Amino acid sequence: MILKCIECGKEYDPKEVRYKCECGGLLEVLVDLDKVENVFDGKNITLWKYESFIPVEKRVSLNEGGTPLYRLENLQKELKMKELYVKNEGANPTGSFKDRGMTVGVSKALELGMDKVICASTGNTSASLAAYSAKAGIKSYVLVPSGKIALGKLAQAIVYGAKVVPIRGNFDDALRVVVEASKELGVYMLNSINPFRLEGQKTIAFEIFDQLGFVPDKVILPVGNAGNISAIWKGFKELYEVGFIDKLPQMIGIQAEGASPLAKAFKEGTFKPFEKPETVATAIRIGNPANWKKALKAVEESKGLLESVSDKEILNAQKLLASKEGIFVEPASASSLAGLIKLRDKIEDDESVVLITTGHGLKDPNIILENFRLPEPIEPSLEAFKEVL
Ligand code: AN7
Repeated sequence: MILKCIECGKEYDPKEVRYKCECGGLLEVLVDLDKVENVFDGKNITLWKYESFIPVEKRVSLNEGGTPLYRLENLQKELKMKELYVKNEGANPTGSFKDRGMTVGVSKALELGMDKVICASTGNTSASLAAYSAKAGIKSYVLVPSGKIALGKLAQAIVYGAKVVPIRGNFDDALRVVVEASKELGVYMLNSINPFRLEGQKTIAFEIFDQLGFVPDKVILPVGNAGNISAIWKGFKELYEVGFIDKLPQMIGIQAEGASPLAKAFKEGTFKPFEKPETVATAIRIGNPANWKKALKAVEESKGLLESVSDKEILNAQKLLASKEGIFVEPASASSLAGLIKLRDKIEDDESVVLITTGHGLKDPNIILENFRLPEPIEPSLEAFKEVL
């Protein structure tokens, strides 16, 4: 195993605490693919089933992964599609896909002898880091944009015992501070610039293949800081390189319109951060995605695409997924379905599509309640009940 810069190719010892190359480029973990095991039999699916692909020795685990892959029987009919699935990452221990990254990232922290960890977060990363560092018995610090984090996520970070620090600014501002803090204060940074996080998240690709028994034509997912799209693509590429699969999916990333620098870069050819990202999907309210280069590469290599959807389309998709399929996801996660609906013309009827829903709906109950008025209470009698039917 080695750490390698995706820009200049310089290699680093993974025993060194390092997040980026001297040239400023993002790092990638190259795992020893000659040692991986073919365990893809569709059975007993959990993240650590794929341990031969995961480059850490220690294991801080809350039994992450093994999330359900649902066939969307009702929506696929409505959308006139043959095969539509959801991989529901809200079913992870803290309710988001971030747990996949943190089981590996916090394990790595222990291997490096670090006893303090830190992240900037729009919410889910902080909840997950707080839980895994509690399990590991180490201290966690989380910086979140003040007033712009969903209630459930904030409650999680607090109860798991993180030092929660709200900042006057957005996620991008928080990440800047965290990067500096990790250098100066000797705390281990677990944002997705840390390449070990992505080593955990790549298992989403492994599970999709393991559960379906084939590789879907398209994978559609929300994009914020752009770690997950890069990680999932890496997972599929590893399976391909070792010959366990013989085709690759197209990666389709969806951003919220008000925070869509990558969708814009895809259309216009140049990447420029959004100074003031804004969207109802607070999880992906990110203007300067740290992994933008990896993400553009994933989309280009997979012949995929990036698209943006409006807040209205996101909230409609959230309602649709819950009311038609019984799957309640947070707004950011619903952008994958919103994206599919927007891109439906570009997808053949008989293509297989997997939507990734990244976080649980209960994380952000306010968004539902704000847009719904409960009726006045009635007298506790059958008569009164009949009147309101
Ligand atoms: C539900 O928690 O960035 O593109 O700080 O919580 O890998 O960043 C959350 C991101 C999608 C975007 N869906 O993933 C954080 C944070 C949900 C999320 C994303 C996030 P990336």
